[in-house]
Amino acid sequence: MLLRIDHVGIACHNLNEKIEFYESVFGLTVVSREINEEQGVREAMLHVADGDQGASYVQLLEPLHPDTAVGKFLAKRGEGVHHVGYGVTDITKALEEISAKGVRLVDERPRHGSMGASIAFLHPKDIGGVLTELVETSRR
Ligand code: MC0
Repeated sequence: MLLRIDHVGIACHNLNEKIEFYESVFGLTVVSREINEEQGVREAMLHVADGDQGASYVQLLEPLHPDTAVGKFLAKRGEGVHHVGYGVTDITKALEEISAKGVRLVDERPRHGSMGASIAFLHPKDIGGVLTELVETSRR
């Protein structure tokens, strides 16, 4: 069901500073920057690698307001890994299959994600404390 790790989402207080850090330390390149009002984030995708099943990225996330998913996470836990996003072929089918196994879905239906992807989150409390995201994308 899971094709690859699409991205690792990292919560930070200052997006520009964190981009500079990842560029200078790891030599990564920003391929996309977006504001996603629905998700309450300002975010950047930095390309890491290409694989048979598609590319993988680091996603840096800065909250638009304190009262957002990432804002609350930062207040509670500080900066660090916020979620893991896995690539899937058919997100609607994957959600059905995962839900049937008793895992709580944060999103019953896919929503708009970075770089035109369809995304849906699974509840961290049912996945060993890891906020997990499914990503269906046509990008390679
Ligand atoms: C919260 N919890 C987490 C967590 N966020 N655990 C692991 N990883 C995380 N990222 C835990 C809290 O510590 C708490 O545990 C419990 O879940 C409830 O959290 P809460 O802070 O009280 O907040 P809720 O219940 O209102 O919301 C939690 C929930 C929410 C996961 C449902 O954050 C959510 O809907 N997330 C999905 C959307 C999202 O994260 N969007 C931002 C990225 P305790 O033990 O204290 O009860 S958007 C994105 O990434 C897009 C742009 C993309 O990829 O394209």
